[in-house]
Amino acid sequence: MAEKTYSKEFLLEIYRKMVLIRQFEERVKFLFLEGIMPGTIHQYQGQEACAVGVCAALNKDDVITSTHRPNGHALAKGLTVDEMMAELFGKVTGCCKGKGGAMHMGNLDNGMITAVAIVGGNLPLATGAALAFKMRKEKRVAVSFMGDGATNEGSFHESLNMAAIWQVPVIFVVENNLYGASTPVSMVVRTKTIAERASIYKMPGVTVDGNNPLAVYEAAKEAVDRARDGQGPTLIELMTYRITGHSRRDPALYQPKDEKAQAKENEPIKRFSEYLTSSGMVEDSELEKIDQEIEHQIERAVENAQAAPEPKPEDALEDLFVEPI
Ligand SMILES: Cc1ncc(C[n+]2csc(CCOP(=O)(O)OP(=O)(O)O)c2C)c(N)n1
Ligand SMILES: [Mg+2]
Repeated sequence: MAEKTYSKEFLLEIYRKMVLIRQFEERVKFLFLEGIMPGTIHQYQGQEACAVGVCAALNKDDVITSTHRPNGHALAKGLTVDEMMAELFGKVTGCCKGKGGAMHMGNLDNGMITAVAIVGGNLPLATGAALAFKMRKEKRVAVSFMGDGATNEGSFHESLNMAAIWQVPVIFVVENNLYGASTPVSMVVRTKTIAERASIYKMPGVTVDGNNPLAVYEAAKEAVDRARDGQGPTLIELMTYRITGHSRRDPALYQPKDEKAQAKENEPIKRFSEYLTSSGMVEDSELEKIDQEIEHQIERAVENAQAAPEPKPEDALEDLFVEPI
């Protein structure tokens, strides 16, 4: 899996973050299906290597923007399990004080602009943040995460064009999970890859194995280094797979059985743990210990979130404006 040498600490942190996302999402799924958690859900199981690999290449003061499927990005960027679980329960201890909910996860203190549920709506925000960084001569970068479906929106093309003209430090990360809701990407994209679309805007476009966190990290690092160095935007297409339904109770019957079976074999956490243990770098027991610590951390967060108070109606009139990022 890896050609370069990474420290054990780095590799275990990648593993820990991917498992944190998986366990968080699995717990949320059951809380939701049991009718304990309000709202709606769009889950990230299967795509963990994308968020974790990209965010491993970022600094705390770099910013990310996300979509209707934001939990993986938020955890990878450093938001806490506690503030996120509380947000999903609509409680004042949540990262948006319970006023954002499932599709507006974010916290500027950790460099995450609140997520936008309008498909393609977050690209202009990332491009604008990157323009601000450039104008203020700050060595920060902005990342816009999106799905394959978002690349057919007008805002995708406008944002890439402007980012290219202005040469701003933004990275467009497309998580190609082969579907936009139930629509296969092959039905709505004529080119062989989505990365090809970058060439028309004269920016680099690469397609990478999005289920290999180290390959994702390498591609992101290269793009981040270029952006920080004033060399402008990059488009990174990450090939991955959503191993859960699109939202809520979607059984994803449109995903063919053999495709699902193959995706199960190729899922990032299974692959990465096999890589870590088979290379002799890590013992099974070390990974199990991490898994258990995360389980406890999530259970505590659920208890804390349930015990926390709800916002008051008059709180709706607060937090309408923020200081510039
Ligand atoms: C502009 C707009 N159109 C439609 C929707 C409804 N919708 C929410 S998610 C989604 C599919 C998005 O697919 P993709 O961009 O590939 O992201 P994925 O769900 O696969 O992560 C759609 C159509 C929306 N939120 N915004
Ligand atoms: Mg998709």
